[in-house]
Amino acid sequence: MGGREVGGLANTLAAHMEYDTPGARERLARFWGTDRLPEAPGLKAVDLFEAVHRGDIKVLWIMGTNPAVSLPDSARVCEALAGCPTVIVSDCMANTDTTAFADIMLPAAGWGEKDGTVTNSERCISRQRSFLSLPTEVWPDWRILTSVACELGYAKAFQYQNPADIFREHAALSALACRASNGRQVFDIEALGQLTEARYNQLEPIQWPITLDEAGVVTGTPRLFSDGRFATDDGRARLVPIPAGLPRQIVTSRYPLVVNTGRIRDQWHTMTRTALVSRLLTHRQEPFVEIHPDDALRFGVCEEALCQLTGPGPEAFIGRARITSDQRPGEVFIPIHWSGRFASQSVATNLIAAVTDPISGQPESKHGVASLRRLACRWQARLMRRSASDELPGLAGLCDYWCRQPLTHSDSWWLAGSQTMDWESEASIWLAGEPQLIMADSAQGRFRAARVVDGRLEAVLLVDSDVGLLPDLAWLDECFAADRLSPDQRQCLLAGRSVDTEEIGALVCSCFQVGDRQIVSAIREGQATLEALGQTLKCGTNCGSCVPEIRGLLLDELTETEQ
Ligand SMILES: Nc1nc2c(c(=O)[nH]1)N[C@H]1C(S)=C(S)[C@@H](COP(=O)(O)OP(=O)(O)OC[C@H]3O[C@@H](n4cnc5c(=O)[nH]c(N)nc54)[C@H](O)[C@@H]3O)O[C@H]1N2
Ligand SMILES: Nc1nc2c(c(=O)[nH]1)N[C@H]1C(S)=C(S)[C@@H](COP(=O)(O)OP(=O)(O)OC[C@H]3O[C@@H](n4cnc5c(=O)[nH]c(N)nc54)[C@H](O)[C@@H]3O)O[C@H]1N2
Ligand SMILES: [Mo]
Repeated sequence: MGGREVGGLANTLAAHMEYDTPGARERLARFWGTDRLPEAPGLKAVDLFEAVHRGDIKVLWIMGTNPAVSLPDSARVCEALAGCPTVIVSDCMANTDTTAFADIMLPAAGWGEKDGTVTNSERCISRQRSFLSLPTEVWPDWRILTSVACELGYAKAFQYQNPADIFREHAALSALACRASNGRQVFDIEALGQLTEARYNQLEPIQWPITLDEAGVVTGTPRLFSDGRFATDDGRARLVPIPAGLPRQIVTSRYPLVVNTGRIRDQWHTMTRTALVSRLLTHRQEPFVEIHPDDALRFGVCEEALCQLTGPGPEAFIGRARITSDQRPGEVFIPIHWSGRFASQSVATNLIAAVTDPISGQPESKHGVASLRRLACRWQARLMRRSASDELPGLAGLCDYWCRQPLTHSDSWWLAGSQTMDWESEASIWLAGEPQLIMADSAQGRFRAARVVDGRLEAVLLVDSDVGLLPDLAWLDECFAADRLSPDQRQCLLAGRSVDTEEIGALVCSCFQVGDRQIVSAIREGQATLEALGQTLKCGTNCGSCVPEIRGLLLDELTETEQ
């Protein structure tokens, strides 16, 4: 929405005007008083990175996106970034897969630190007010852009002092576009073009198009086309017939599975911000592969096993198997969220080819092909350290798989490997110091070591052939909170089981931290409706995004009882 309205896409002009709208370019050039407006559309995202790869683009400024993870054929995007002479990245996070390629970093303000408006897809413009002060050296994006423009000699065109100045220009541009469109353009916020700073600050959410009456009252439009007229010359809708094309990549005996990609409830895109909220990583702790039971059987993969998807591209995807008949046979589903910051090899776009729609430029992001195999590992482990560093220095090479999970009191890694390890002699490397507590049971493939300094837990390593047997993660993290480990805690760390924690099971309700085991036992005790569960456990009563999962548990339990 924002991209189209402000002209933030290289292939459109501002305010919904297109390069092929007659007279639009000239009108815009006059409005801005420039003779340097590009003559033709610029490159769309996938083509842009191809041009960078070819060396046609020498300076690239990336703002508010993480293309190393989100664009198809991630390995090629990374190659392009590595080869580009000057990469500038403005982001609100210091360490992302894309900032890793930056020659110049411009620290940007994040959502709660800045001030402006946002527009939702139902055309609703809302004021967004900052509730955190700006950290030192951090600027909002508009100020970064403005000051770079001024340094480049365009100070006259970039005189904005605050977001309200920019908003008024944005409104004036919508008027320009409307007048040129003979009533076809619906995006019209001219009525907001004269807002004073004070009225801008008090702006209530409002949906465009917006009208202004004689008394100065502005009115939005909750519903479009209610007069039966569409935004075309004759008011009639245009249905555009399109020939549907098959996906470019098709399954073969070598790559027999279709790969579908998408989102999960508790993460946002490339996780740069949501992964830092430890509670949000309790719902799905690791990258995963959803597989139909028939396919699991066919490819020899069991529940919770680590498995690897390999496509025609150079990089694979590793995730933990989730076997479910919700998944269509012949197809697997993987999440788009994990990046190189959080897992060794779990970037979904590595399985996606850079094939795009000729008109929109939209890549075939929901369709890849791959083969599936169980990852052969000799050991699996969980490593937890108090340190705030997000690196696994020198150790990543010993693992076939790692996945990081920042927690409240520690950083936790899931690890797996196929090399034979001498845990007793190597524990100190993993723990970054000599362990004080050790338990080894090589017959069971089990090893435990903990480093304790002045009674306080600094690091713990738990190796097992079955990670399902490891103690509850929340319990382990709590051990790092204690100033002094209790005798019980010491004992249980070595035994590898938690004490006195109610096993809540897999987290269902993030708002109130309610797990599936708790919900199932409440159902069995007779709380057999969503409302009853909400009253006893509070689950599903805040944001509501776990309601479908609660319904699923109710359905499973109640149908089982009937049988
Ligand atoms: N295979 C596959 N690929 C997909 C998709 C899919 O379904 N499957 N979905 C596609 C879709 S729909 C989308 S929208 C994209 C999302 O892909 P991206 O937009 O690349 O993903 P984000 O993680 O949202 O990246 C936003 C970046 O901006 C930073 N950031 C956040 N706020 C600010 C700010 O105010 N200023 C600045 N300068 N930086 C900020 C964040 O830290 C982060 O690094 O992924 C696309 N890719
Ligand atoms: N929690 C969370 N919410 C988000 C986001 C997030 O990252 N996290 N991102 C936001 C953004 S930018 C976007 S664009 C939206 C995306 O929102 P959605 O598009 O709703 O989300 P996805 O999970 O990417 O994909 C939805 C479903 O499309 C199905 N699908 C894939 N291919 C096909 C097909 O060919 N036909 C049909 N019929 N279905 C298919 C997949 O199985 C998947 O279940 O979500 C927004 N909301
Ligand atoms: Mo999106």
